[in-house]
Order: sequence, then C-alpha cells, then structure tokens
Amino acid sequence: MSDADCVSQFSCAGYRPDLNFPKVMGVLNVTPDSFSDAGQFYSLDEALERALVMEADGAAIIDVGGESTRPGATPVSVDEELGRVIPVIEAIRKESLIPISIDTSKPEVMEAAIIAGANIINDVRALQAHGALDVVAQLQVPVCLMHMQGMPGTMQIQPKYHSVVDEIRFFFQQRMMACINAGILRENIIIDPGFGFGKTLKHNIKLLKNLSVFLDFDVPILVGVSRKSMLGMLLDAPIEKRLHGGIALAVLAVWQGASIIRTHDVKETFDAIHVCNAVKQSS
Ligand code: PT1
Repeated sequence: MSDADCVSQFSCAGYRPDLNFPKVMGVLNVTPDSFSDAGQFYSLDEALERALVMEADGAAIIDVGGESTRPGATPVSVDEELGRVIPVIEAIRKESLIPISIDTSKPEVMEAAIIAGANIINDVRALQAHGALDVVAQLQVPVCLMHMQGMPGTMQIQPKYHSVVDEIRFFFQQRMMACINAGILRENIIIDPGFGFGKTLKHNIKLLKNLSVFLDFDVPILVGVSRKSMLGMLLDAPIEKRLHGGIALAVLAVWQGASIIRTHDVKETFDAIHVCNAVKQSS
C-alpha cells in the first residue's frame, strides 16, 4: 500500500472506506480542562471505552488530543502532553485497528504518537512549529493543516480579516507549498478552515457558506464545529444544548464537499451526514 492510498482512502491500519462517503472523526479529549466532556475521559480505561463506543457508533477516525486549543486555553509542556496521549493511543491500538489522529502541534508528540500507533497528524497550527514540517515529511503520514488567526489564549480578542475566505485560501496556498517543499506528499494533505479559531460569528458563517471554494485545492476538507461557541451564539445555548445546531452545520459542510467531520457526537453526526450524502450523490 502506498502512502497515497493511505491518505486518499484513509485506509491506514487496514481500514477501507468508500471514497464517496464522508467520514466522522470522533473527538477524544485527554485534557483535564477541555471545554466539552471536561475531565470525563481522563482515565485510561474511560478514554479507551469512549474510543470503542465512538468506533461502534460509526467513527472512521479517533482524534486524540492532549492540549486544549479552545479559546482562552493555555499551552502544556511536551512531557505533559506525551504523558496524556501516548498511553491512550497505545491502549486504543491494542484493542482496535481504527485510524487514530493525533491533535498536536509539537513535533516530539507527532513522532511519539505515530510510533505508538497513530496514523494521522491533526495540527491546528498547520506545521508552523519549529521542526514540525521535517518530522511529518519523515513520517510520511496524512496531515491536517488547520487555519488559526493568533493563538488559543488570545485568538478571540477582536479577530480581523480583510476577506476571511481569501485570506484563508492564501494561507492554505502558503502552507501547502511549505509542506511540499519540505517533502510532504500532496496526497497526504487535508485542509481545515478552523471554525472558531480567531474568527467572529460572522467570519465563521461566511466561511461555512463559502466552504466549497476550498475544493479548488483538490485535497480533502475537514470541518470541526461541534459544540463550539458559534452555535452558542446562534442558539443562545450552553454546550450541552448545541447538538442539533451542530448537526445542521455538519450537513451544510458535507453538502458542500467536506470529507471529514470532527465531532463529539458521533452517532448523530454519522446518521445525519449519511442521509445528506445519499441525496448529494443522487443524479
Ligand atoms: C478543529 C478543531 C481541532 N477544533 C481540527 N482540529 C478543536 N482539525 C480542536 C469555540 O468557539 O475545528 N479542527 N482541534 C477545538 N477547538 C475549539 C475552538 C473549541 C473553538 C471550541 C471553540 O467554542
């Protein structure tokens, strides 16, 4: 199996999905302070159990993250992050062949996670950390490049764009070029506009409405909107009441060509994008 197959089909670890079918990426936070499921999956057994339930519910990928990147979050050390994610990745890999992505910006964590059994890098900083491009070029695994304006601690303080869609398109051009120059295969690249990362409600809505613009790059598009504050603002609802709104946004994303939906609510999202896709694929 070539690296290209591994990416375009997400067939890492023996998984062979239908290429025309959008995938659910289930969120597995292993941070004590995460905004959703706070601390809930912090023990190893609970994290593993949660991953297996998400797999049974239809997740095609489990996204393991040990650094919170929600608005206002503070950075963690390499050792702290390694200590959170590596045992969880090893435990999942012992029980399941499901593709695992590692949600990190640190090259040391990327490498250790892949060695521990992860298959995909998910980087909200789009490999801008020192050494990250080279590590991913070496590892030859799929990588999601996400757009963020600013850094999590301060990114929601007056985000500003001349044109949010054009600026993010330019960002992807630059980062994809940096990746390819570093030796990362184009077939290994996934892009994500980064909903809620240095964006106002208006920016987020405009981005979602224009999501299909990013199909021009001819690489898979990943979208993460589940439980985010854009839903809170639209619905005037706390985190636990954002499910139905999040489903609507996921459907709008898939309708416009998103390939992967990152969500906490796997079963609900799987069903919604399944029926959405049936209509989308009809002649
Ligand atoms: C995402 C994403 C991510 N989101 C990718 N990785 C988070 N590829 C973590 C809010 O506005 O969208 N894509 N990893 C979680 N980050 C946030 C950001 C959580 C904003 C909440 C908000 O509430």
